[in-house]
Amino acid sequence: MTVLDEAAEPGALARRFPPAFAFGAATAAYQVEGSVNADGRGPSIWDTFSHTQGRTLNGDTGDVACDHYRRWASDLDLIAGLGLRAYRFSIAWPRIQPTGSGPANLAGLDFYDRLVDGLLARGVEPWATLYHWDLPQAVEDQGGWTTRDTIARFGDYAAIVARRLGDRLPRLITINEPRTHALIGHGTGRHAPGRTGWATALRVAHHLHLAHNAAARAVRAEAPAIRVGISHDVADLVPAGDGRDDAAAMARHDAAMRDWFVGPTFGRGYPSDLLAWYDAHGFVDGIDPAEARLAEPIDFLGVNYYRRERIAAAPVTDGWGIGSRVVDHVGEHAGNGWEISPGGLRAVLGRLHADYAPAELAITENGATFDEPAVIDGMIDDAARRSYLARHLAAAADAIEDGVPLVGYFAWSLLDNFEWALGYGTRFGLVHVDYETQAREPKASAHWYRSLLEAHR
Ligand code: IFM
Repeated sequence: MTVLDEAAEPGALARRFPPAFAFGAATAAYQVEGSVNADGRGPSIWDTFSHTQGRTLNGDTGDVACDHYRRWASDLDLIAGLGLRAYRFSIAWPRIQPTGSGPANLAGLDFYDRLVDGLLARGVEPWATLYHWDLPQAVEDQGGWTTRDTIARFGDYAAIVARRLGDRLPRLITINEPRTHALIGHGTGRHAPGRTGWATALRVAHHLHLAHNAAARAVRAEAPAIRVGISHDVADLVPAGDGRDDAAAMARHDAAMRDWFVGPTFGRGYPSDLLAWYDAHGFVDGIDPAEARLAEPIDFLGVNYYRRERIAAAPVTDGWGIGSRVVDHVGEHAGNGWEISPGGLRAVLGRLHADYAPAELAITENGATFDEPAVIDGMIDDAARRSYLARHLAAAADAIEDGVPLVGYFAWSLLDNFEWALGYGTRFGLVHVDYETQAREPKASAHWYRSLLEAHR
């Protein structure tokens, strides 16, 4: 078992955060909602993908997930009972526009209206994400993110949401992890929609960047007071070995995974060395790199941080276009093999602050999966997760003391849920979900988090 350090003492840790700090937890629509045919929702690429044989572990799908669509009110009571100040959720585009264009489906909007009002009534700040990978299947059938048409459609969808919820939403994240969606969903094909090829992935990345701009503009036109952000996932990288090849591979990997995505958000364009590399390998196809210098200003940068990665040189394959690979973890790691490095969070935040100077940053996801722990005296004793949270929150506090303008922290996830291709076998929740009965049971980590928030009041 992982040893807790002194940071697990909630009072001392709580005092290191500013009074208005948004302590929360996060989920995403397809991972928790279920009710995929309710109230006019259209199919998404994740419905199609998860129902395709061999795509997810055990053929798991989000058909039921955590049944959150029907249990939203009791889930909000749970959130309030845990003392969370903020809750990050995503809006399912196919509930709002079942085919990805045309008039709004009012029943879909009503659901999120109730959710936002229910959060506010409980004193919890709603942080909404417009897109957490559930593209309407009808849009995919017309080319999905590989075509430019989808950019304008996404802008229209953003406007519909902002028109209805904009008077009550303090913050809105346009897109969650464009990197994962572009490279895993459209490069290696391990996520929906399962497209492959690095040139395709880069075209999708480009369109996601432009779609973020379109959404930010549309939201501001409808609801100027909303603070608009985007969530990028950034790992802490180290070279696997001492050699120059690994160092070069790591630099390229860093540019490919971080700056290719974060750079355009700040109007910096694509990293020039990597652009030349991609060009030389024939991966720059159908994109105008000058457009990566067009950026709608953001109010805050969301950072999803989970792990350290050790990078080695590797041959370029069309599935993974950068000549690098992530080697096995060294030392402490989570149940899915991700190497645990709280210091990496401090480093990642510090570098983003130094390189891009966002006005505000928020950790919009951070968490870990472990083997299901023993139940001791009726308590799900996830000591390893509690330790993970405590040490990463301590690292977040270190970053604040370093001068990083950090305004929030969201544990991933509120609930055990559908972990994409890994199905239900992988549990990230602060709250255990019994998928047979849908019973929710806060784990020891959730109780610890509540005591931190109580100490912070
Ligand atoms: O479950 C995912 C989430 O949807 C996006 N960020 C990483 C999490 C854990 O893999």
